[in-house]
Amino acid sequence: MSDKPITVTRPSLPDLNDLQPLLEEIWKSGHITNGGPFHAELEARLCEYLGVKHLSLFANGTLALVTGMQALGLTGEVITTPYTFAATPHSLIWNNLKPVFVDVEPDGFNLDPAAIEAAITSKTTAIVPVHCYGTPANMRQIQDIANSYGLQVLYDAAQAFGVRYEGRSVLEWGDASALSFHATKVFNTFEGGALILKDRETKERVDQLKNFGIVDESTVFAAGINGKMNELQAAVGLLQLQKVNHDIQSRQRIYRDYSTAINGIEGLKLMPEPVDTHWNYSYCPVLVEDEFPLARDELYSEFRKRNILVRRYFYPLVSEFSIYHNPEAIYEQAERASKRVICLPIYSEMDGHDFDRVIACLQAVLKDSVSEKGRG
Ligand code: T4K
Repeated sequence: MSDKPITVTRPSLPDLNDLQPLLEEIWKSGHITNGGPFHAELEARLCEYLGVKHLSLFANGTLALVTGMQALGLTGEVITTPYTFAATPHSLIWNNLKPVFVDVEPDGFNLDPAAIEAAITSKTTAIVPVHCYGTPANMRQIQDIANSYGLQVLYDAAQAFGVRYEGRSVLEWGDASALSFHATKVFNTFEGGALILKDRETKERVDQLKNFGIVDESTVFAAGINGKMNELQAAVGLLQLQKVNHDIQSRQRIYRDYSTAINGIEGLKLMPEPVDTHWNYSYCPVLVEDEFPLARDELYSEFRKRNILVRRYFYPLVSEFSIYHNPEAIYEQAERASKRVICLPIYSEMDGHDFDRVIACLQAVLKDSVSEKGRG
């Protein structure tokens, strides 16, 4: 295993020469957190870029989710997906809410509206769908259900930076959406996140909640958390925003190259690009079907042997974690996806050499299986 590792992603970084003057400004002003000028500027620039009106920055996406749930005043049971990252249900637990997991759609990775409706009880107050891999959830049907039953909808849009559906930002849907700007995301501020809100009053409340619930020197209105983004993160974000379109275009090129290389291989299916969507190519999920000579985990090991650090997002399902596990619950489609998906490396600066190594691994595995069959 002499080749250098190829990780599933690699963060896009701002140019150090561009960062230097911004750092000097921060050092000069001494305003390093608690809503400084770069924080204000990044909120404004992101509203423009994303096409939304009210956005509040956070230190990370998880704190945005936790605070979003608090701001919407959720209680009781909340319906969400088992096919997600741990942060989604954990945020519910931090708010003393009960996650009720329901299955995903048969041909996708997002919540199944029929399963949502079947799980509603008198205690349900909200739905927390995830735009998994940045693919828009079934927002129209989810909103219809929410309207019929008087539920709120908070989207976990951690993976959906810049995604537009039918010409509109997915962040316009529901009562609020939470973004992540973690190092592994399409747009990163090293760590970071944001809440997108419907109106100015809710944004102001959220701005207070992420600062301990402080209203003024002598008034604290709720048990808010410390969720603030600092000036360093905001300065990085301003520079990252200048190249995010370029990064997404690079990812698109790589995704389409994967599509050409993989879709001719029997038993492998790259997730199709979502329809009517301006997508962000944040992940590269491939389904390993029965027709492929190796099971998903065998293929995973073959990649790892060659120092290609593919990932199984999302295996195990969060509903399998001991803190959430209900032995009677079955999530047929989510379990199927969890056992079959492998996420291939994709990042804006991925070069042809690394791409070729990924494809060469697949070809080697196929060749070995043919010669084994021949011997058998
Ligand atoms: N909701 C959803 C649906 C999410 O996907 C996430 C985050 C959240 C909520 C919460 O948002 P945040 O609070 O994180 O803002 C990663 C990320 O840590 C996590 O942000 C992300 N989802 C999740 C899907 O993936 P890991 O455990 O896979 O990260 P890690 O450290 O193994 O990184 C993956 C690869 O990336 C590494 O093999 C190498 C590369 N890498 C990573 C980092 C951190 C780098 O090259 N440089 C780096 O600095 O969770």
